Amino acid sequence: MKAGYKILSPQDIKTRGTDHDFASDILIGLSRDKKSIPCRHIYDKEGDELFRRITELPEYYLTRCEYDIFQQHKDNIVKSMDKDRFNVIELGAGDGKKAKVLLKHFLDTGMDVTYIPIDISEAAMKNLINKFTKDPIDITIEGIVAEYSEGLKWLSRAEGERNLVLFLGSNIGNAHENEARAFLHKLRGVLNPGDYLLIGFDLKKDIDTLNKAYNDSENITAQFHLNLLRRINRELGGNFNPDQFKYYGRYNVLTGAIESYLVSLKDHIVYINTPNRSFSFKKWEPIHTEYSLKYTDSDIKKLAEETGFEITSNYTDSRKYFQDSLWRVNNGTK
Ligand code: AVJ
Repeated sequence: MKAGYKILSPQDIKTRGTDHDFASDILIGLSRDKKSIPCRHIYDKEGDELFRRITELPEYYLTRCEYDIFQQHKDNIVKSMDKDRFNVIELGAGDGKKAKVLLKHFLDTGMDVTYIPIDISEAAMKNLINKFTKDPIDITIEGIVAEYSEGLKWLSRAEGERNLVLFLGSNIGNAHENEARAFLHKLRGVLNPGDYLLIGFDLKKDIDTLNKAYNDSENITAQFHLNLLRRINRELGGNFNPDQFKYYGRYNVLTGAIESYLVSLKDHIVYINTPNRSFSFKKWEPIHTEYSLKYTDSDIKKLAEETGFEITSNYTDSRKYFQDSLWRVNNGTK
């Protein structure tokens, strides 16, 4: 196994703008009339660890369901693709544990793969490489620390190659319908005919089950969101007191998403060193922190159609809680 990763820094990618930078996102988000912080900023070292703990919670079924789907259907997934040599590019790889189930199986069936995990968190990438080094498999790993959109730039260089993109864990759910469409359309544009996308969706289901998954009895989900404030304190010199905010996450039947907030429990002012600004919070004022959209089978079909993919097959767990959908890039024009 050959394993390493590189960080795509602003020097590597000229078009990387300041709009995706932590400090400026915080300044913009907290200056808004309706305060909000992009959820990708939850994932620093502490946030990664809190998310890992979420995936082990009894209420948070998503990760386990997808893991089961892969165990159950890995052979069908391989059989659905015309086998070849593949770059397996994973967007938001985390610790790569779920992908490993598939990667191992790809190897067992004689496929030759290079694994290209892409994750915004360097801590997560180090952890991933570490895990694969401890239990090595016969693949080359070329990790990239970057956001999804930058990951796409890597793909656009891979012309003439066969690619399988993994976009797992309902990460697509963080995007609003329009954003998801735009992103997948863009992804479609950098892929080659015959390439595949395996994408995981959390399905619409009993509302109590959904709400429980985001309101666990150990309050880890609350800590996961509050990590945003702690991260601002750590990295930007903020003086947030997390105890002055309450996590609130509920399913909205109108949008079909779990919508999450940190709600201020009193009138107070918070100072942040970078950008040397104070922000006032009214009692009961929310900061929007995450949007987690749930899908139906027909939503998924529509999304594939609208973005220029053809659904090869769908895989779901016994309770129909989660669905992994294998999409293929047609030979037709882009
Ligand atoms: C990793 C974005 C899919 O939306 O369910 C877990 C993150 N948020 N608990 C999700 C999360 C609260 C998760 N995703």
